[in-house]
Amino acid sequence: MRSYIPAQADAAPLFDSTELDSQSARAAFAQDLLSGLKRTPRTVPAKYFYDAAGSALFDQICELPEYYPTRTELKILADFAPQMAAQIGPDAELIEFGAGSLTKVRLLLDAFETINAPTCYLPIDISGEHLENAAQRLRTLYPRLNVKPVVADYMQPMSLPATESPRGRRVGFFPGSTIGNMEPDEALSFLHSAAEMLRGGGLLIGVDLVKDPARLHAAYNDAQGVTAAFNLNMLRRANLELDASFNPAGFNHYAYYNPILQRIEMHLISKRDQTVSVMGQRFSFREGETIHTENSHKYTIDGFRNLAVQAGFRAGPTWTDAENLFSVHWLHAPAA
Ligand code: AVJ
Repeated sequence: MRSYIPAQADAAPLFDSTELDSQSARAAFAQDLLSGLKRTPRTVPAKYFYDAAGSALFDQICELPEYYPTRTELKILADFAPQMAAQIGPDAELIEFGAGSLTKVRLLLDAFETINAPTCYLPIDISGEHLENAAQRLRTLYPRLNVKPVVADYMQPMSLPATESPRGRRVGFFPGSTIGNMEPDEALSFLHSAAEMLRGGGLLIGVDLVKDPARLHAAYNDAQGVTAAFNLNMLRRANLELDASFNPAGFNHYAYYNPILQRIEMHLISKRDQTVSVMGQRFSFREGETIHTENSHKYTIDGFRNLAVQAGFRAGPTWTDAENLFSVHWLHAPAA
């Protein structure tokens, strides 16, 4: 699939009809949920966690004492922003994959002098509404920055708006270890497309690290139960959007570290035998039967650098925290 992106993209998102947006989002959720429930074992893609309620729960997760990734990555960005800015180079065109957390990109932007700061910022996200809010706030804070939101699924091949007079390099920014949601083969093909798109520039990417399983377990099984609520929200969303009949109280949150596959797996486990209907189709669950809702892959520093090299990047510096919990990598995308 190729996204349609006009050469002269201006400040407005490309498709800003929120209603159309939510209609097609609902159809995609319906299709993916129905086909995932027919599979053995049952699965739902993790991207469907993020409706308004799910996004609010995720924001709460980021504040939890046990959930180290967000605050650790922020600390790494804050500590090493000048070195990262030096890798990015002057007059860059900065492309962020996913709904931009303004805090993160601002740490980078603030590390530049006015004369060499990025000239252009292209946040890419599937949610047009999210993007426009973030874009507006950033425009107020950085009046000299040309903010051009791109409504697209960055997992699909796409083209980007042409720059009027490109001066600097094209640089990608993919924080949050969102790449951990991809299977290693998907991560490889994502990195491969990114390397193509960013030729002559590079990619700054945040990656969560392999560590003591107890630490990982705590991060995905927090004492307050916020992660459980986030996982169960998938069922509430299905009830709200797809007229499904899930009883969220009939399922348990279950998250564990799979050391063979180096990933946290999140599941919803049926507490009892039960039948649920989704868009008129009925699904029977045995007690103990699971729906697999998320993988969160962890990497070693070398493992990730090797993957990036396989994808066509040249590995640059990697920055980490004192406890080696999280990593941020600069990857050079060689010119063709
Ligand atoms: C947003 C995918 C990086 O994998 O840690 C947090 C999502 N899931 N708690 C992660 C998540 C459960 C998060 N990512």
